Amino acid sequence: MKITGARVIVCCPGRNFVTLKLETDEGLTGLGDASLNGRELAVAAYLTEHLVPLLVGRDAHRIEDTWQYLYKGAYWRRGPVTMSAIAAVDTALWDLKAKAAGMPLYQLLGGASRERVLVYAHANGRDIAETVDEVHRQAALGYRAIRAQSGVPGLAKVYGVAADREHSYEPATPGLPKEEDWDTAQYLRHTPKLFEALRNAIGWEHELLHDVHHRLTPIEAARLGKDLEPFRLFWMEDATPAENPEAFRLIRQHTTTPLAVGEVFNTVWDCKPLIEQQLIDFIRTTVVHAGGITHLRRIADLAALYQVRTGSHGATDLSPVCMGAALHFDLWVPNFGIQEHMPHNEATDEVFPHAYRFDGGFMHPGEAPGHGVEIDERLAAKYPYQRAYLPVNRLQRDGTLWDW
Ligand code: EZ4
Ligand code: CO
Repeated sequence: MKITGARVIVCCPGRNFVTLKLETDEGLTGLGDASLNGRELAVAAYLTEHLVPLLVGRDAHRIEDTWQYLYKGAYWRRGPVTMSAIAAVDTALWDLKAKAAGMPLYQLLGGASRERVLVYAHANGRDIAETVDEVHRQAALGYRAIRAQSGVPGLAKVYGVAADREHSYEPATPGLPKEEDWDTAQYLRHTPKLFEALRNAIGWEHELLHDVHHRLTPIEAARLGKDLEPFRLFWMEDATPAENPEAFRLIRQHTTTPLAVGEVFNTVWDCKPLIEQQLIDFIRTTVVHAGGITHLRRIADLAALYQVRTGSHGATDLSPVCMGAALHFDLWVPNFGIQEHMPHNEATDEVFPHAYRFDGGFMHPGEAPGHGVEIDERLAAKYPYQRAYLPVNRLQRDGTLWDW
């Protein structure tokens, strides 16, 4: 099966998605997600200018060789742009191979290790009462695991909280980056109260999660982890920036709250010290930003040696193509933990028809050959790219640029 064409499709049905479509001499097509929030066109150009010319004429079945060719052949290894582009090619090739075999992708990976994939929902409120309501609402939809975020008194806007209750949280906005403000002391006083209120309201049957989104120093994260211990979180995510993996040792020494990290990682090398030194419990890399299915398997296999489980990133800035591929991966991966699930808007679901489904707090990738996600290119063309940026964050006290 030879690759005869490769095209990059950029569309914005509410937010920007970059999709790679491979065509073959057998008439099969394969899709890969290449969306990198706020830097979409860098990946699109990497694909169009540098990878597409290498793909046409290649044997579509040689997934591993193509991965190695693109990774080692670039000379400039790693990085989110390179790895998202390689991920798109890899995902599209797995899609093609599974379609050629007439099997859902999870069968090629080794078959299902479980019946269904546990997912967690987002619950966001401007204050504790709203977040409690929202957790009840997500539980009523069937979710067994729920991530809870709340506004902090005194702060105008914090990560994860939508401006009003009608809209779900969408960080990237058109125009120049929005500026948010931050105060660690106020956040550290508020967050344990949120989880105390949640446990009082919802009891202990549901898993509760929280995303710190990189805002704390290691010792502050250690304090929060300790304060949250009575509420038995499933995990505390991105407690501190992870460029320095040693930071997690300090957190680890102080708390038994499980730690999750990895949505901004792009190779196994980012994960290696955290996994091997057992500084984390969940690794959150996903298909699009960590080199595709081929590389995600390497990360998961390393993690399995240390009882670290997967918890793939699944925010709405990852396209349904990534979600579909991730669900096949999740159904197979032996050391599965949980999968993030933020439903896409209606327009996105129309542009990307898919076989995956949600039922009672779990998802399933479906039985369609390949990863089960397609693109309606005519509809996609009605939603042209719109430049958008993620916000930046400044300390409220003096305007110092902080981690977002
Ligand atoms: O802010 O995907 O766990 N989910 C997250 C996301 C990220 C966005 C960034 O593009 O942290 O909401
Ligand atoms: Co996160």
